[in-house]
Amino acid sequence: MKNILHLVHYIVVLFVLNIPSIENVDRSNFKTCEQSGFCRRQRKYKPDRSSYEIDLNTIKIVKSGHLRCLLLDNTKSHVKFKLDIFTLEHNSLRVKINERNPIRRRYEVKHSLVGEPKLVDMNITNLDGNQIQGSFGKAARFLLHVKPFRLDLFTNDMFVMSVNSKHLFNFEHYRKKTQSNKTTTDNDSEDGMWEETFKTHKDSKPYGPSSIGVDVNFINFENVYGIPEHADAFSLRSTHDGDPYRLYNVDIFEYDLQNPMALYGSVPYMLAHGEHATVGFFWMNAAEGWIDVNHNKNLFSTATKPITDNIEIPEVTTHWMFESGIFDGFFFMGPTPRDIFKQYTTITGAAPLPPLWAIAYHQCRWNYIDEDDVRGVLNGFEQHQIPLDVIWLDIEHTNGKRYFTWDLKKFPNPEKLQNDIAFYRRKLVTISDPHIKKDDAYHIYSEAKARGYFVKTKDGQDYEGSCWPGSSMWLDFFNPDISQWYSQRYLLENYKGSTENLFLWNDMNEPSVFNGPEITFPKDLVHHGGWEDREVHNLYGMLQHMSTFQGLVNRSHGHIRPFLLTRSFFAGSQRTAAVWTGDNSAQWSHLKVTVPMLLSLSVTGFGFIGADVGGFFSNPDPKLLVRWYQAAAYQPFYREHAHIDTTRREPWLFGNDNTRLIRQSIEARYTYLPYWYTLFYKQERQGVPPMLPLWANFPKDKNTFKTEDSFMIGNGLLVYPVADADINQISVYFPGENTIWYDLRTFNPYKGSETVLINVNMESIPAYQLGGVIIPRRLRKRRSSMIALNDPITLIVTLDRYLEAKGELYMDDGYTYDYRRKRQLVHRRFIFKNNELRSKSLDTSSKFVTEAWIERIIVLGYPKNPNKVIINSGDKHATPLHSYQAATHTLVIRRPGPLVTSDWTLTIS
Ligand code: NBV
Repeated sequence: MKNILHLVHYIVVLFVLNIPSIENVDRSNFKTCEQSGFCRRQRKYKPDRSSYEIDLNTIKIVKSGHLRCLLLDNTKSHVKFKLDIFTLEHNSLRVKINERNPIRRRYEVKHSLVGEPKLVDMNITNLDGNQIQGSFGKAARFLLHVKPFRLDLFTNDMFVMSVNSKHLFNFEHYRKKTQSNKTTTDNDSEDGMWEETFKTHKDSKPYGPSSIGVDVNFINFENVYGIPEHADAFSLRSTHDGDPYRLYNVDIFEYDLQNPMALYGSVPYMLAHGEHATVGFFWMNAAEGWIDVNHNKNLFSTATKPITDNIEIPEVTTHWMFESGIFDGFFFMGPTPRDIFKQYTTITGAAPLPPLWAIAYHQCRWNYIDEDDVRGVLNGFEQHQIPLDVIWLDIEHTNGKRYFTWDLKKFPNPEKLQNDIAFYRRKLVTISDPHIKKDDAYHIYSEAKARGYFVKTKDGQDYEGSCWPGSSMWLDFFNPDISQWYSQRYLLENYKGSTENLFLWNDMNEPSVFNGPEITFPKDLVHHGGWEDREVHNLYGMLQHMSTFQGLVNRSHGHIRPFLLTRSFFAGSQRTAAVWTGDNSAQWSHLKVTVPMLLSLSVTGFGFIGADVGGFFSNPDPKLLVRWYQAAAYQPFYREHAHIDTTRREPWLFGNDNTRLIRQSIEARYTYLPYWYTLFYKQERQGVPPMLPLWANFPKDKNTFKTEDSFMIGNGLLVYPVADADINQISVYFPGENTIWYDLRTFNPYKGSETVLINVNMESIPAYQLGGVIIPRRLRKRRSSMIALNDPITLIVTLDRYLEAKGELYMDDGYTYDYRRKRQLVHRRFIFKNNELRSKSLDTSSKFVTEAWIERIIVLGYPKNPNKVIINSGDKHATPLHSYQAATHTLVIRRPGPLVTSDWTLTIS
């Protein structure tokens, strides 16, 4: 009955607000490139030769690592641009181009940067009057062509990237509106420059055109990746027969797949990978963007490499178009995948280690209706013996969508509820959206209103739009005082009914505005500092969640690690929030697309990512649900979530068999938590995301460059989710030459570089461990991750063809910052070599004390039954029991016994 009431309420909301039906995406709500003035203009711009030139006389070295010169547009000789080149640590280069004397200041993004990028020396040589060469870093080099302007980039003497070699650099300088350019239709070149209407919305464009376009080309590459968020292929497709990929944070109802349409978040960062190198280009710009991709073959000449033998070289040409801002491009020279991860996260920051419980299993629904419902769900997990760490409350838990409040009829005692949830060290997450209900009696609204904290219209009024609560306003997070005030709303004394056991979810933060153009802010809204939304749009969601994060850190005086999920994001969001792929659908195709979508996020710095298990919209059939649970057990953020209209979908509602299969998937996830946690720690330290494309581990294996039906977790696990109904075989490609892969259920080994047909039934989650790797697991069954914190560890050792393997284990208290502040951590390295397995510390200053011990060691690929196994730890020696299975070459050593914190050696003879 309650569900029906909710449904009715929802339909009424949709009707009253006149927002599109949830069942089909209304594409007409969103612009195509043709309908976006600047995209149309930039896409049309195709001169034979670029009119931009460097003024050689102006070149100067401002300081070591920083070259500056003027760039002239010789068709409009009065316009001059500043061009700055910075050589940065870790083989990276930054190039900024801005108007020299703009009549209006241009917006420069700062929030993506984790700090001021560090300069390194550049060695400049003037080659021949038309080219300046600069070398920097580890065998990296740039070549600046003077006439016309063009920039070529080399790594290890390989020509890898080129800017403006297709002559598409086109900087629309700010200009005064004159009589001749007032009209929008009479002059092609001024088409859409001063005003634009989309559906019923008029964009006033008070400052006229300001867009920038440029081509960035990846030479000798066939595949490029990144620029999330799109529900599309991992290796980006050519866009010549449709729209470019769009970057504009919007809320799309039931998004379509295989589509370059914009979604909730934007990361203007693209990588190219080939056998010889991995490189990247990040354009730090928060305005609306469009990117064309084309796969070509070309003949190349550069000063150092003339065209040789007329060989055609593959090239991916990309055309980037942003509505405003400056050109602020970072070029990452690789040359390896791991170098690229390091380089990008040196600039934008690495995702931090989440609390342990946050990488375990989450149960969510729009909505768990009241306290009894929540308790009932928790009981269900007990009764069916399914582990669980987090339960979530969506918007209906609030008093009329007034965030930071509770519907006290349904949740009369939220603190008690949280304390009860904490019994098994579980957590509660509540939602907090950025729209603020216009209601004088609502404390957040009245205080923000009185302080003038809302985003303004172009005429200086508080902007009002509609969202879930009806008439709403939006906080102007661009003002640091407002962000700080907002962050304080999360303090325990301000967020009544919250406890330290409650964590957060920021949704609708693109922001979603039901009656706004493209369901978001009008572009001519004005933020703090006088910036139009047009200039900063894609930052809004990030500013909200950064401020939420700060609130959570301050709530515990910097002691407890926050957890926070955001729907909208930008480059740098990874520093403070986990991201999910929003409102997907209960369809097999949506299960499949999770892999390319999550990989695109992974390679652009987002490690803590997931998709709604089961699909948000509509009801999955039980097979799909089970398969989704199985796939997501091996994806970083693991949460079931469903739309309010769907039937209930807790794991035990689909019959005993399906309950068992779902339980097995969640249990499998829990067994791997020590491995996941170690990988998340490595991500914080080295920028390597836990979920990886196959090529990140096998960069020379060409067969993996387009792979998007499988992925790896760390360097050790290969996962092939079953994402089709009714199949009993899947085709698995095992990457790498001379590798061995072990099926962990059958212990069967498979050879690398081969494709094998594998039989599957509903029990199967095809996952393989690479020979040469040691993976720590926890095999004891528990109710939550946090109560398993001191449980013993099993090491799975899979040997390579040299009978060697290595791995790592990271552990700490699972929830505080003591691992950073007090070195309360354990970080071990395990090495198997010459019939010996050793454990030694990777961090000698580590201080964490734990009772966790090594309970079992399973060695796969061990050639013979040993006579004896001895373990030495300090001055203790023991001979643990072992057993050997000749058929599968499996050696199991039982209860070897050392604490994970101690040094030990196991000798097999
Ligand atoms: O808050 C309600 C939902 C939420 O459950 C979902 O996860 C978000 O992506 N929210 C969107 C708003 C309504 C979507 C139809």
